[in-house]
Amino acid sequence: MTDQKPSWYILGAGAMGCLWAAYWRLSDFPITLITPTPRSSSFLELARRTSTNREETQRIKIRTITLEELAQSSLRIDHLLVATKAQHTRDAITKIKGNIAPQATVLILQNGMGSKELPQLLPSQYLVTAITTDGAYRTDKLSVVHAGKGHTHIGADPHFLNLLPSDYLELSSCTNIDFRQWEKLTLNCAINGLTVIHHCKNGDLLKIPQARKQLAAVCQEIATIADALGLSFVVNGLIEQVENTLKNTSDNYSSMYQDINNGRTTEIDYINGYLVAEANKLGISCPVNQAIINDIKQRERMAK
Ligand code: KPL
Repeated sequence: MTDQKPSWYILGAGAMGCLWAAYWRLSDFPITLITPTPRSSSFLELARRTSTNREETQRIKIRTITLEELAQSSLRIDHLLVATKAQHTRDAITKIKGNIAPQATVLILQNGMGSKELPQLLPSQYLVTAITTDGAYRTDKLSVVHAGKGHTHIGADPHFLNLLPSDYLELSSCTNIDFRQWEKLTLNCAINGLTVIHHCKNGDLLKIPQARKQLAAVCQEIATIADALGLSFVVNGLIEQVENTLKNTSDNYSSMYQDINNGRTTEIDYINGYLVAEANKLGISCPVNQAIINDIKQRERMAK
């Protein structure tokens, strides 16, 4: 591998896309953030706690391009981070497919199981899945708060980490990314919908007695489903894992909370919806997860 740092394009200018953009820039990688609409500023504001536990806000110069401009250009993408919401991925990738080199490296950083569709869309590219428990939220279009330090598993060999902002994010190479993806799915199934229902930060779910009961019930149902799917190893100690994630990201607003709060559609179909669909194939009913789905869908409808 040469010393030259690759130029990453970032599709999806949400909290995770902005966070990675900021850390790649701080690591001196050239990056371009692909935004849905033109941005008035070319500075990204990043608020985080440093390694010495100081609160710090930095203004970081970044390059942006709109999806339309990119699609109409002859720019060629060799390294792409896909950090879009699962429900927007197909449309966004289809628009810029002509720009993505046939042998490009595509890193997929998403919640839920939407990434399972990507091999069909990008059959010749090298696809790498990343699963993260980092917590981040945006305070406006180009301001992001890294609210909870988590861990990111990368489904590639350790050399791949040289292409990533390893000085700023806790990353590790992982040989069983499917397992990690299921593990994360179950955490998101348990946490995200309930933060919307209780209108609270992640950590508050542990403080609200009704939410704690619902967490226990949803974890119990997920464990039953995982058992039936032959995935019980994924959910060993699920309630403890959920509690740890809630503590580590206690100051974060879950991505689903952020979507509902900003009048956007959510990833519910790719999170609880995916799990329930898999369970239904085996004739298992999932009243607790289904109630969460119904609640979120109703809020999505009300926001329209
Ligand atoms: O993945 C997350 C999300 O919000 O989608 C967690 C880990 C729950 C952090 O908020």
